[in-house]
Amino acid sequence: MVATNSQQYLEFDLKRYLAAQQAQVEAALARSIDVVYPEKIYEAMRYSLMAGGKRLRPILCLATCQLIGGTTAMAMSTACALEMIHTMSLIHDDLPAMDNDDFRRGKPTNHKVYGEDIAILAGDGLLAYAFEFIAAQTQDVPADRVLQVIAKLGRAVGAAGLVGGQVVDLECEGRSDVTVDTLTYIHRHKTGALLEAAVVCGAILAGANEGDRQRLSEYAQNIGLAFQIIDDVLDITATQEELGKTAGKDLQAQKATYPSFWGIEESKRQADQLVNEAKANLAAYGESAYPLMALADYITARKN
Ligand code: GRG
Repeated sequence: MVATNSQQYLEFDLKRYLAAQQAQVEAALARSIDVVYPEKIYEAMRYSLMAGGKRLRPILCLATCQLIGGTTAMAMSTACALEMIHTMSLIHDDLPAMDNDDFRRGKPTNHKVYGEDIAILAGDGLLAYAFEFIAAQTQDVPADRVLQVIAKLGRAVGAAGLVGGQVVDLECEGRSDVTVDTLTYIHRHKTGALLEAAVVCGAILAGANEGDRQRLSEYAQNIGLAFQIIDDVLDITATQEELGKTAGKDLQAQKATYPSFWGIEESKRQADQLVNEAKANLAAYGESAYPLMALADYITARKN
């Protein structure tokens, strides 16, 4: 590992990097699901999976795998699976029984197009297929690493991760006594768990040692929380067109958010601090970490 001047990564062309990585991920996702009988469910799964989005989780997984010395090919199946899981969580989150949203990624939500029954099943189909896809499609990676990835992702998705975060979020709805600690629990699980899994799975696939995994996990936890703080800020400051989903929903639902505790400026400052801590976790990796450093900055600079 080689330490470099801490500001040199600013010359890294993130825009070009993101465009190239996004193109590879889009192509792999497009190939991942065929439409066969019963066509309706495959179409519903593809509708949300191919609706755009930043593809941040797959890109983090690929970038981390490369940082540790692995290849894109080793991590692409897991990268696609991460996007399948993320997409299914969005489909279920948008359902009338949850957040009841009409727009996602600039398009009508899955249940608005296919109905609630098919939207639930499209989410279930994507979740199951994600794990099948990793097990059946990962190549040139020792089987014990693939097993570790499946275990890590299973934990990130279930009651110890996304599902647990969503349950506490639902329990807090309409309550005025929500604390910052509870809000942080929600977001570390709802949002942070899958971002952390994306980073750590990339490291596992490349054969990272325990020290690397720990450092990268801390990097991911910091950007995960920063990501959600900025999400809360954007809900107030961005338009529906910029977000691709209904803006101002948190205020409307009187939800506890970071800006509701700290105000917008202090929320941004806290997010910046977390991003700086995340980048400090990468200091020892030298130039190989430029993509992950630049991605950390992108978390706070993004407009959607
Ligand atoms: C996972 C089994 C299982 C069920 C789902 C509904 C639910 C349980 C969890 C909610 C998870 C959720 C929707 C968290 C919010 C995460 C978040 C900040 C989404 C926005 O992510 P972006 O900005 O979106 O990366 P794009 O569209 O760019 O991919």
